[in-house]
Amino acid sequence: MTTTFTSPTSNERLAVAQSLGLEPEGLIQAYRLMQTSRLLDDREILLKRQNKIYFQISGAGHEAIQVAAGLIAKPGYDWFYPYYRDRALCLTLGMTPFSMLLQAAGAAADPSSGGRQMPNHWSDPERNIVASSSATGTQFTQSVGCAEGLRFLYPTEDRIVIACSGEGATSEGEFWESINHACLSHAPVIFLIQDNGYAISVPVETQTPGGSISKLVGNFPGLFALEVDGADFVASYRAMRTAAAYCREGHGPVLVHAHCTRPYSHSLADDDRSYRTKREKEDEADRDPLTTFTRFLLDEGLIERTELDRMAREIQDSLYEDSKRALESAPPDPETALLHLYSESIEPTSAAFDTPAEPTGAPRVMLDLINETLKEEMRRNDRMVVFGEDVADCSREGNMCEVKGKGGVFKVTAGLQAEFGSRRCFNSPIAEASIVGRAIGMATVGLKPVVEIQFFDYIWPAMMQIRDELASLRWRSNNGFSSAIVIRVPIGGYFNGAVYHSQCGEVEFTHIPGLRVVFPSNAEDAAGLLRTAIRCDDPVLFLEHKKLYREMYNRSAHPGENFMIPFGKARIAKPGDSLTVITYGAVVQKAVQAALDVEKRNPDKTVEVIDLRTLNPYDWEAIKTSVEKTNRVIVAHEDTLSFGYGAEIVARIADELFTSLDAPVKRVAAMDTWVGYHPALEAKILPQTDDLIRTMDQLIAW
Ligand SMILES: Cc1ncc(C[n+]2csc(CCOP(=O)(O)OP(=O)(O)O)c2C)c(N)n1
Ligand SMILES: [Mg+2]
Repeated sequence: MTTTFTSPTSNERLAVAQSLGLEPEGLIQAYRLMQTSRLLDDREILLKRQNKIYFQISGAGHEAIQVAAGLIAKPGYDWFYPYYRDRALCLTLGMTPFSMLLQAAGAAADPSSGGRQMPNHWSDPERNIVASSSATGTQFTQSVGCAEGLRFLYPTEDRIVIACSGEGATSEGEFWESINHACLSHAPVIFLIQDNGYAISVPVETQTPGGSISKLVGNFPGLFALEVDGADFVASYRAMRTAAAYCREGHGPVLVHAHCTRPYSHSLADDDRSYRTKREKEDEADRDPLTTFTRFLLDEGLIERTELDRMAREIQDSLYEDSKRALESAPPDPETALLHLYSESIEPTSAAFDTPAEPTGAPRVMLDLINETLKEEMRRNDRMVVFGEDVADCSREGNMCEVKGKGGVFKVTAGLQAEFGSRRCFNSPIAEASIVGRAIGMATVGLKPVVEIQFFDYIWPAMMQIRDELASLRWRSNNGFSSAIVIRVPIGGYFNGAVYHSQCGEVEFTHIPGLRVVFPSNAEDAAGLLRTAIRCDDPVLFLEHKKLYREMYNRSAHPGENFMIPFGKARIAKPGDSLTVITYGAVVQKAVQAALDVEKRNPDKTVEVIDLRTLNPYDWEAIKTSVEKTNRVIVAHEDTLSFGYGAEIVARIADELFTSLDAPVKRVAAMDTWVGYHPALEAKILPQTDDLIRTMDQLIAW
């Protein structure tokens, strides 16, 4: 059930404040923060109208609940996932108006992003304010992971996480995934929903069934839901204090539904007169948190009007000086556009990741060596956790003594839970966005999550987290935050898995700046590249071809516990002089077979096959060296042909190696359709050895 915190009457308010430990100075300090936030919005609005800044969005109407939230929290101890309206929260946590004006100006010295993000995308590593993106609702899953990470790292401490959003963002699926998981894991998160009645122009009754998010979640097992007038500071403080105490005591998540107002339009790009009546705005103005708090302080004789006026003038003067300085501050250097896309301290392409194999034992299949590498890295790093759908041996631990254990639908994670316990290897609900989102949050506080998406075909719910959150985090926070997680994903066809168990699509990810993409073709490479992925400091998408898991031809002896292969270093799968095939994954072996066939029929010709191993970064030097030698080239992949990975490589060859070419550059890839179930269909759709032979013959004859 939802607990409604009724606001104190004007007669009771002072007594309630005192009972909460809010002395007059504390109340006046809260007022000052609220007023600073409002006046800062007003100053920015002026600057935007003067075209001195490029964007403005205000926190007006939300100040009371935000200051209350900031006052009950411990900056630098608790963690915060604010959203764009949280100006007053961030001021209360200690960010300065000057830093916010630097953001508005887009200055190089903007501590949140160095001029990379729009204003109000708060980020402050010192105060644990995690850089926010612009996507509504993506912070929820990360906040749950952050809370899980804090509990993992500091089990005896009472740290909490506060995640904020508007009421509109609660319609996002990720909100529900987050509530679901926070309840399952009893995560110490306060979901602070600031309900101003609108999501841009869409009113709450069009957004939320029944018009109240707290009513909707009231029966979630394990969730404490509170409803409060978020425009009333004293009521808000009482609600936030209760919420924080509940969370700190370890009872689990809380949702605070705070009713705010929105006196200004959504942003300066919006004009609310096109969808709100004058009357509605006038009625709402009576509840404005600054108006009502001013009245309270005056009525109770806690401050004189002249003193309030003096305070406002003082804040105005200081903001004027701050804005002048911010506008004079240097802009970002355009030459820094690529800085902080990846870690600058750990370079996975470097020689440090080039360690020799020390093979021991009998040859083992790729699946076994991936499993072994995961175990070795978990032994080495006690902050490494593995989770995903079905990855644990057995969620019901009591059954473990009687059953063999699942350990993944392909068994790649078999035995991890048995060896490292349920704290370090555990199942997740079927919720891909939250698998990646939670991993991002865990990594932000220092864990090393290596998660599994069960099939590549089902990675798409996580795409928002991967593209808009994970890959951009370091860049957009100007190196303030990063999340070096590994996402392992079984991928690919050639086993009658049809359209939903066969897809490739790696090119959708190689197109994402900030993300490393790896695609091994054999057991030894899989071990060496996975270790590099885990030990490097960038987010990595690690693609494991399902058909290659148990093949015999690509087996290898265990290459040693420190064996690593650097990213961006291709392998010559077969040397040759007459023609180059650039490929990766399951097509490597097909290309080698095709090459042998062609060579048998053309004794004076030899074909070189390059296995790229990593797709971003990729080994341009290896491609260049080979093409300059052979002057003929095919790019081959299992993913579909058009707009594909091959198109990029071919374009670069045409651009930079044009004078080395003696024949057109060719591509061999899947047809531009879905993978069919029947073997005849699948064989036609996916690239086969015969397709490669045919194209090689063409090029050799050119
Ligand atoms: C995923 C996503 N969809 C759409 C948008 C565009 N957008 C930005 S703010 C907003 C409304 C959010 O409303 P609400 O959650 O109620 O917060 P409020 O702005 O009212 O505080 C929308 C639709 C976005 N930023 N992200
Ligand atoms: Mg709203």
